[in-house]
Amino acid sequence: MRIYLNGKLVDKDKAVISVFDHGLLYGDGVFEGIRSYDSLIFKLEEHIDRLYRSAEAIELNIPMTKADMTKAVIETLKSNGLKDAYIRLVVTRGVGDLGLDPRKCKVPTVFIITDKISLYPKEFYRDGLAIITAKTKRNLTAALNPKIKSLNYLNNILAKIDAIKAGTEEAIMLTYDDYVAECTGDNIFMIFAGTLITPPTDVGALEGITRDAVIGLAKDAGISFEEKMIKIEDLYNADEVFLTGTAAEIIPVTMIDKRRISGGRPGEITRRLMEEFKSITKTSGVKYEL
Ligand code: PXG
Repeated sequence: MRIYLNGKLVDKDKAVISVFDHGLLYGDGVFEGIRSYDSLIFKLEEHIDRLYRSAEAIELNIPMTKADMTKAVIETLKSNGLKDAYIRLVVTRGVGDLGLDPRKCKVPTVFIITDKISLYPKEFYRDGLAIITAKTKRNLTAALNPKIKSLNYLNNILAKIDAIKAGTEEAIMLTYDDYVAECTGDNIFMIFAGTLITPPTDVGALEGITRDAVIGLAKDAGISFEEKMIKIEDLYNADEVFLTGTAAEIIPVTMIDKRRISGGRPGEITRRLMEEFKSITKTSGVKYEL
């Protein structure tokens, strides 16, 4: 496996970074998770734009242009011969000293890993997922805004541990005042009386690329859509609930906190959106030749 590291493609064993890198010492950095489907990189431009927005939000200057970053992603995919891939882009503050002063880090570290994608079990899509409400609350937007896809993912990891302890794969994260924000690695949607509803990202959620794509699909299909603050009880009473994310795509949720949602079966609108989503992953994206 070849890894892009600071301008070079190097062998996996040679892809090492310093223990003084602030990405490691402080989680000071940003990342992206992208997918390619049969040599088409899904929403590449949107992911690159979000990476640069995240970097800007932490005042990290990425030392290459978006065009060069795009080229680097494609080169890495090609050198690994991957048609269907998971792409992880990481930019850290770089090597500094043991203090947290980012001014000591002169050169950001950039690396790109492309690997085979490990898919969720088919049953999740067929039967739906059981999830819980995390005990861990969402970070305050004024403290560390969850819109920033930073390397500091401990808030999400603590909620993921809540999920694992409850025997589930995902957990809903609530804001300090108990509004639904999102899950640990996925955005959340519900259908109520035919309307598709998701919380505004301003409550403390990532501006998911899959989220945006699904909103677009719903609009095209004439499904009414609303961004609205919701509480956990609204999800319990929803007709359908699903999660969206690059790895998950669209996953139906059929149980929340041991309560059955949509009769314990994936709902009709969810299934329709899942099909529409599959079709756009096959027909849109940035093409590359191996
Ligand atoms: N919320 C959070 C907190 C995320 O980390 C999403 C929502 C969905 O965003 P996108 O843009 O992917 O629709 C994410 C993204 C993984 C993995 O390996 C997780 C994500 C993306 C790719 C891989 O668990 N989360």
